[in-house]
Amino acid sequence: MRYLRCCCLLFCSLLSLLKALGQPAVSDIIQHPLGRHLVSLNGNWNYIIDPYEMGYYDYRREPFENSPSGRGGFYDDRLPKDKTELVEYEFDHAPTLQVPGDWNSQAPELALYEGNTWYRRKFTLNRAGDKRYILYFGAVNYEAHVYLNGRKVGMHKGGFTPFQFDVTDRLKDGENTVVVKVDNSRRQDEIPTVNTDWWNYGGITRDVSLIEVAQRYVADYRIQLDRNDPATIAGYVQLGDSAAGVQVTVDIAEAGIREVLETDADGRAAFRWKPRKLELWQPESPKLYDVRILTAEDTVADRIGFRTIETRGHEILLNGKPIFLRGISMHDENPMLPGRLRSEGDMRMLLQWAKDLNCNYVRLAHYPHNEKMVRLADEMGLLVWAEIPVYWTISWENPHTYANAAQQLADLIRRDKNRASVIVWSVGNETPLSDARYTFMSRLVAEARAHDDSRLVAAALEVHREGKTVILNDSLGELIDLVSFNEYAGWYWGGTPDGIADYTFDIAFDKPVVISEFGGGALAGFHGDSHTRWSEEYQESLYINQLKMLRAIPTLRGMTPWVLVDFRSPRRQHPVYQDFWNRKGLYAPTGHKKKAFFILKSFYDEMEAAY
Ligand code: GCB
Repeated sequence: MRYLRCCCLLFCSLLSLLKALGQPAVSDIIQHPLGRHLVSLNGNWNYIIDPYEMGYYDYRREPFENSPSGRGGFYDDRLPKDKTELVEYEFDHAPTLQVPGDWNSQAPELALYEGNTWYRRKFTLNRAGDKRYILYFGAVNYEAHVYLNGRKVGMHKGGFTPFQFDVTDRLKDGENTVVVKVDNSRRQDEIPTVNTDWWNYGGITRDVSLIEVAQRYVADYRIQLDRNDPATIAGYVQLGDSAAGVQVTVDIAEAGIREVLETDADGRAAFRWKPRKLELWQPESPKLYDVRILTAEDTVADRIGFRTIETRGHEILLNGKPIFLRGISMHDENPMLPGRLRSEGDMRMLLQWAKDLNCNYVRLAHYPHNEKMVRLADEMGLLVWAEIPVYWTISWENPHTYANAAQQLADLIRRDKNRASVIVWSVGNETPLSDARYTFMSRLVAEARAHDDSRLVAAALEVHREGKTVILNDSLGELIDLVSFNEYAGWYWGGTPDGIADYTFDIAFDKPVVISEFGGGALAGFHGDSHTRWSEEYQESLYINQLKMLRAIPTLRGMTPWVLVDFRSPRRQHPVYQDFWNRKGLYAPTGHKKKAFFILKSFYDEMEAAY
């Protein structure tokens, strides 16, 4: 009880802090935006590269927004009123970028660009009488200032989570203009911080929509099995306002459920039902039920799967049965562009590559991937580890940095809480031990549990070595559900792969071990013996010997080796073997399977038979 109260207090103080910071509150994100009536604002947006931010600041570096008129910035989208007037920018003849999409993959001069860019799109709207309009962004990396018809509607920080603004009072009948100032500069106090091992793709990377809803609409819902009583479907429907006594119907026809509820004084209707029979979701048969939520004014249709996930001792139980997580880590990148995944086809391709490896599990590293990706995982039968970009050495002592991390975690959980595929919330990756880091990370663990107590909470930890013993004793391990760590025996340490098999592990926790990373680089098509760095044979030997070493861990219950496919990273400089690519993929960017792919696949075939 005390723990619960603490979590609530933490959550409330966080909300007020975020409001003070001007970020949208957690409750602002609509559930299932793609299932709504919407005007897509995807497509071509005009853009202006503005490294000096002259569209935002005057020559004394004062924001135009602070001037008495608030005018003067590029968000005015101004044209000279006659031939005498000086205006030093113009969107109409500016080039265009595809949205959704990062800018780096769309113009050579933007490939390595980190800074400020302006986007503009016009659209025509025939306003329907009594509707509300929500301007919804799937993700913008990293800081977005959004203007509608010349006026600011708000800003958002965080490159991988959705945000929205209610623009009902700002829209015109007829032509409207949205301008977005996007800045992907890396900064020490942000999440992630300056140092990562992936490409800092900037821009409006995910869908933009204008969502039309009824005045009284279904803003959010959670429909999942009850953790403590798995024969029961429990949850709530939340309206966009706090109207009491509104009738809400939840219909899951195939499960024989059609219940009429009534909202309470917060506009929320909670429920618990015991369906007579329910087919549970699992990777081998990813059953999804059609779910409809209806009010007099609004209808939302979703597809939801039901399953349980828990740990007992060192077992992971999916629907009460032990499971081995046959996983692989992956980035949100289409290696063929290369750039962020844009279409559902791109996403399906990568998840199919994981299935071809006989995976039942993917680690969507190191930040929230697209909501469509998670929905595809639901459909294709892949379990998911979802993560926020608390990565390496961030500013542990800065309260704003913490608030930002907690907001990203809350938004991720709010967005994906109905996805059966998601079984793990990860609060970070390879964070170095210190008291400040422990405080930060343990608070995030408590936040994750306070938002959602029905999934596992984890983090990818670090190990250290004494002689041939690999030690994991990070006390964060006490608070989380899985023992997950990254270890690079045979690549960053331990000599050549054939010498690593006799390393042993000393793990301080009796919990399921799910190795979050191991691996090594190979340039596809480059061959040598098993001691030749970058050769496919070296990587193959590394997988053979890693698996020998890891099999000896009696509590091993899964893994997500690093990584599905080579990915772009500015840290990877070798001109012959890397050329800005991290080569630890089991697939080359072309889709070619490297030799190590077959080693892992046959291990997974064996694990599938054993479980
Ligand atoms: C890690 C990181 C991952 C890197 C990988 C590597 O431990 O978690 O983001 O890309 O190592 O390749 O070094």
